[in-house]
Amino acid sequence: MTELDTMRDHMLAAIAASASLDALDTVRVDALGKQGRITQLLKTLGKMSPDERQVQGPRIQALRETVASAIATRKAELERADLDARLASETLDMTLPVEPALVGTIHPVSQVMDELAEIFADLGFAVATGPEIEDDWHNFTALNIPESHPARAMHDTFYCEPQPDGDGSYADGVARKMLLRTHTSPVQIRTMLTQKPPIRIIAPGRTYRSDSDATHTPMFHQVEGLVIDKGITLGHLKWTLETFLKAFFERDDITLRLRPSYFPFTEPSAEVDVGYTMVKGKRVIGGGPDSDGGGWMEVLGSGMVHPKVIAACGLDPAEYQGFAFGCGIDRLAMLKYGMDDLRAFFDGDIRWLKHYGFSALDVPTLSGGVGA
Ligand code: 2U9
Repeated sequence: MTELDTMRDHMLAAIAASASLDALDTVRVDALGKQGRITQLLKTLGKMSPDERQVQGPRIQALRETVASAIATRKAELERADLDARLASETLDMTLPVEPALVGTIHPVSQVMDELAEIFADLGFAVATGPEIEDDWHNFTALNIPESHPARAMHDTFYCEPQPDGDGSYADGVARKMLLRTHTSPVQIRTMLTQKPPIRIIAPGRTYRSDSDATHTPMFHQVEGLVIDKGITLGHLKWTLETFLKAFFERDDITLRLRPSYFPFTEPSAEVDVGYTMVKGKRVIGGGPDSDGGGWMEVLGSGMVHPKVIAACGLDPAEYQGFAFGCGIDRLAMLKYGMDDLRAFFDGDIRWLKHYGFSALDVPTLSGGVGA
């Protein structure tokens, strides 16, 4: 084997072993570049005798051609491999739908909360929120439910573990037993304590009572509304509820019946019944309550805010009056969308959520109808 054969074999091995275009270029420069070994060999031809040149010339040229052709072949291979890798990592599935696939749905409770916010925003109400872990002053005392009041027992309250000092009293000596709020009313108390009238708010959110059957869950959702201003009457209350119920159930033939009732925080108090009709064996809100199979259904509680509650929040009841109302959001959802078991709301069953859930893109608006 001649020196040229050995050089060729080394170079061909180096070309084959080049794993990248950069590595291959290093081999090319080393062989065929300006200072490359084959280029240097070609330069020696000029110093040779004509006889020697005739023998060595074709051999060096053949070496140059073999190496140049091997480099071109390897370069094409590496370029194709590069392109294949890019095509594999940068694929674009042109058959995908134009919008992302629908995997999740909006829970009916969230949907109804959005609808409530939308309807009441149109009537000038803001949405207020507050803590779910409350103290007994905001949840009971300020609402005219003192320590001994039977309503405290009726609320089936979840109490938190007593505070480190044992009796729930803090450094300021005020007893603050902590509990899970039994209604969203403490949110309205906090609003009255921090904002000046006129106040127009709804307070939707989670509430807790130690109660569990087909129509009660330990956690449920409530919405309450509060208006505080000068000269507020029962007439304002009735109009507001009628307007709300017509918008929510999306029909004009809603009839209301206010029945005298009792709540510690309102005086007078009224339970609000709504007329229903029977459609395919199901009670549907709206239509004449005296129609065949029709009747009245209790939907809301309401009343004029008790003067003691207004005074507890630092306002003068002679100057300011107000109305308030409350109802269960889960129950509103059941009535509007036809579910019959409250417990299914909190089971997290994907089939139930697919059936009753709403598209995230269907945001309720009054112009498009709230129940999109
Ligand atoms: C303040 C003053 C008054 C809120 C009211 C009701 C009547 C009521 C229940 C209905 C069914 C709740 O989900 S339910 O159990 N609520 O009937 N709630 S008036 O009255 C207030 C609240 C806050 C400061």
